[in-house]
Amino acid sequence: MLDKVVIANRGEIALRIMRACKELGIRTVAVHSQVDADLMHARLADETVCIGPNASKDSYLNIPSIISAAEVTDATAIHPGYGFLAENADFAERVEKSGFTFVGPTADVIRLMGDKVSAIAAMKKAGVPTVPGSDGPLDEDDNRTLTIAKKIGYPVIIKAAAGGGGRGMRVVHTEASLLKSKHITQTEAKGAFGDDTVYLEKFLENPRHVEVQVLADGQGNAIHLGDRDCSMQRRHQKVVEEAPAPDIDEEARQAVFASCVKACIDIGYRGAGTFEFLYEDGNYYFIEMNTRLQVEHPVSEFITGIDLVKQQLLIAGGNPLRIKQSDIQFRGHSIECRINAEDAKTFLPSPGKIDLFHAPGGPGIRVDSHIYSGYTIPPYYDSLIGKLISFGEDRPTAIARMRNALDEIVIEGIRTNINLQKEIMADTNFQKGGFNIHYLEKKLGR
Ligand code: MV4
Repeated sequence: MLDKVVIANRGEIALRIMRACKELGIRTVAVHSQVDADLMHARLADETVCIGPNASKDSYLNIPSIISAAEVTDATAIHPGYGFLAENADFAERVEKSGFTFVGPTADVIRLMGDKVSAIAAMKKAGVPTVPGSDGPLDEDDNRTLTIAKKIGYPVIIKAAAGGGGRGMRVVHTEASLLKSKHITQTEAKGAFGDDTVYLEKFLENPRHVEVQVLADGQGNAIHLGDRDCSMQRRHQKVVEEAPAPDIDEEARQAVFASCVKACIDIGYRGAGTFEFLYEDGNYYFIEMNTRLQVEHPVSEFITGIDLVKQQLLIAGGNPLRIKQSDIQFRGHSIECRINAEDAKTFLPSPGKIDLFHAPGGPGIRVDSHIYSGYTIPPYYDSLIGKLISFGEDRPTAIARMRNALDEIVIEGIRTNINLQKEIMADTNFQKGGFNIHYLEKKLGR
């Protein structure tokens, strides 16, 4: 088993990882920027190391500093959490080359999935359903590009191979604007990612975002932990997630689950991972794979009873996956509301001192947050300050419990999106379920 883990992250996820380590008897090292010395998990860690100034690039993105922290504390492993360096293949490689265990997949697999063109090719080969598209990068031959788009039919979308998560993409509605869009996307991709490779897909107009959680040990064993619906989003920031995804064609769902598990085996996947799909008219279309633990992992934990972070640590320790697919029983429904420190109108971050925090509770309520009364949210990082997760035997119960929790929670001193979450939980279309990725932006009037 892993002996001592450096938690290369901050905030609620650092605390979540710390709790799992402590449960497993693993010693912990909290690394933090100067301003983050008073983070909740740093108080609970066996050791703390300040890794640099407040700007992320000088601390949580500073690879030599994090590896040095592992060296000086005699740690054996590094957990990257989400964001920051979690999907940085060079980081994973340098962690392993320095003699530490990276809690995640191999650098090669992170690289394969980081390039969306190679990710899609690998998935297609494994039998995962993909979006009709260019099946590879667009080359300099503009006539070929025009032919591909004509065959697929407009609208199409041009995406940067090095993009993902909504970065570096452009929708094209007519043949007249295709080549201009291709060249602009190439130029932007070169500037943003240093790689001008782009590819083309059929643009799906009103899809849902449905993703599949997997666990694999890199030793030939893989399972899925069902799906999540993350369609309630604004500007590519998820606001509410739930598991299972409501109103999915059960035959298509089981087929896609099986294809994800097969893909994990085929690519030698290790650790926790997520297959992202667009779901429209009963069909799944793979778009990206996330090679990390995700913010919304708790909803999958609630409906399966599996602790995903403990499984990540066990797998990283070299243990074969003990859970078989037949051991997983899906039960009930779970919803997560992200709590952000932000202005209700502008959505701009609202850092500052939390004068009072009171956590909600009761049956089927989980609070993943590092905040406490008197804590000051620094302005340097993202505005997620916690997550409220509810569980119930059915979706209406999960919603009712979430509404109670949103009524109970008290956060004074800063602005938050709690009122927005109350409105979403009270929304009749949310209550029906099955809304698409455009729903929230339309509701907010964009
Ligand atoms: C798409 C799409 C429609 N058709 N691809 C945005 C984020 C990135 N992960 C992929 N994205 C999309 N890809 C095709 N072929 C629409 C989106 C998209 C989206 C996807 C998931 C969640 C929210 C979204 C918001 C806008 C666009």
